[in-house]
Amino acid sequence: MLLVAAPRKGSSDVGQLHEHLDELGRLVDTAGAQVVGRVSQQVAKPHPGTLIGEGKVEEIRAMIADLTATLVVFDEELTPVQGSNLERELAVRVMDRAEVILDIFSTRARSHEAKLQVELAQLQYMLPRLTRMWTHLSRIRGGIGLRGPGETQLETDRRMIRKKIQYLRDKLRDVERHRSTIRTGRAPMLSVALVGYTNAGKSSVLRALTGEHDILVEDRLFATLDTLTREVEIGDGLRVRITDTVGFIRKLPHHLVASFRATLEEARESDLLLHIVDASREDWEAQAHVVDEVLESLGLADRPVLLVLNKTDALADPEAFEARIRELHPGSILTTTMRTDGVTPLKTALRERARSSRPMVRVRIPLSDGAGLAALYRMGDVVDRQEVDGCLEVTLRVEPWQAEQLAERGTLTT
Ligand SMILES: Nc1nc2c(ncn2[C@@H]2O[C@H](COP(=O)(O)OP(=O)(O)OP(=O)(O)O)[C@@H](O)[C@H]2O)c(=O)[nH]1
Ligand SMILES: [Mg+2]
Repeated sequence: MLLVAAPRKGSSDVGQLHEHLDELGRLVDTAGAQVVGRVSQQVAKPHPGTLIGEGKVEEIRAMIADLTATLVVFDEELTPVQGSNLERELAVRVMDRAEVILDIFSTRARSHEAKLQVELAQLQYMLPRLTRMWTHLSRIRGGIGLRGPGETQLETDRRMIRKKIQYLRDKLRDVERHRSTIRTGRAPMLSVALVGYTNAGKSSVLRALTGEHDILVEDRLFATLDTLTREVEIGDGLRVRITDTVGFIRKLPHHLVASFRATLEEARESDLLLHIVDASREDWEAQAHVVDEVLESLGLADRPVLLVLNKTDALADPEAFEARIRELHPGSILTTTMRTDGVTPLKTALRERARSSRPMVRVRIPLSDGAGLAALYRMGDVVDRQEVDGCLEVTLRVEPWQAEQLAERGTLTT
């Protein structure tokens, strides 16, 4: 397998060409292929037919022969036409980054829901490419204006794929409905979603917070494809609900993002996003930026986010890093999942959020009701108490369910 990068001349991709190809290499590796060589070309104006220039195509053809490669992967997105042209000219299978990612997802999907989502994304990716492929064939066979047998076949295939897409959409809607029923039945508490670049350590953070060792953590891309929700005790009797989600990556195929909507619905419904970053990477800021962009495309840009810089144990110069972070992102948290106390600052931050997210209520009780007052002190954090109209008015923070209970008893004042 041969990797090809063809960034636009003058774009920011040029400076990060090696990182991007390294990452593509990891993707290819995850997909189960072996990298034998790399080529790159800065493209001033993308060739509509082949993306890269003719000379480069020639060079790649020679490399394929030299290295006996059987597959070529482009880091850039190829249009359906470019894909089929390159395949014909190079006489090997040609893929782009999006297709490799779809491939990984399809082999890693375990749950019923993840499988449905991946299949939907794959069919949507295929549909326009199928068309171009057949158009290309029918041109060879029949020429313009002729309806060759390919045309009929194409129509049949397209109809079938569209039908399947509709079927999968309906199925996913059912799953989504089911999820939302589960959500409404849950006890109210602060809900938090872990988001971030793939391999940043999201699942590791959940593992460290819960102490559950069966949560899957792996040094590979896209270890997690299914959301996993846990209620976690974070001290002082406070609990939060934390959801682990699928990781993001540069150039995540948009079909995939769209079809993972149901999964990411958890993130949409949560009160707070924990953006987990692998701080030990040179390019962590670029990765964080990608995550911000994906969040924006999901309509989550306005959600409250807490930046969590993880893997601080692997920093070359922890002091310098911390000083810089304190200045650039004063509200962020530094963590490591390699030490038992490595997520303590995160727990503290979550406790503060959980506390302040509890509703403030005002209760009136008779001045003489000493037992009632004691019960209120046990129930929550009393913020204020004063005499009003011959009654005692107590202001306190309680859990949402306790607020409901008080409201039912009719002791709440507005
Ligand atoms: N050095 C170091 N490695 C860590 C830390 N946290 C996680 N890792 C490692 O990073 C790799 C990825 O961890 P995961 O928790 O699976 O990452 P993830 O964000 O859930 O990844 P995906 O599910 O693939 O998106 C694993 O090899 C972990 O052991 C940390 O604090 N320090
Ligand atoms: Mg994970």
